Amino acid sequence: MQRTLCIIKPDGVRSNNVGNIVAMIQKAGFRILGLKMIRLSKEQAGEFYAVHKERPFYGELVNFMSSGPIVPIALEKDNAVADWRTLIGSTDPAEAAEGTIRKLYAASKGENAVHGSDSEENGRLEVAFFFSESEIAANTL
Ligand code: 3AN
Repeated sequence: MQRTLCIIKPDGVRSNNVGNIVAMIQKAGFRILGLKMIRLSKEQAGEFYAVHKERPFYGELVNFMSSGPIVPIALEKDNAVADWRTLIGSTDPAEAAEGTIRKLYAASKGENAVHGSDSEENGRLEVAFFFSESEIAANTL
């Protein structure tokens, strides 16, 4: 079993698509290990996206990710990292495949509705950024 992190970004929350996105997650067979709604400070958003510090869009990304509530969701499934990235679609919604979350609900490369971890290691680290092991253990059926 692999873990990966979904974040419903501020645009996905603002457009009232939390329920639609959670429904797609569950229909695709992911198990939800943790789910919360929080608002990141600029410092916390900067820490989460530290790997992108040198990218030209870093400031914009940090501002956007701290602009409103987000919904981090810890997911588990066989092949969770790749399967979640397939379900969310390309970073640019204009290039995202039909039926993907970004095709359906994202507006642009920056405001693209959801986040997905890009490797198994980052999946574990990113889940741990938002959820303690005891929180996740308490959610185990
Ligand atoms: P993905 O989220 O598909 O893994 P990355 O890792 O290339 O994409 O980028 C991380 C995040 O940075 C994206 N989710 C997006 O919000 C933002 N981002 C990427 N490219 C751009 C861009 N050209 N302009 C603004 N924001 C961007």
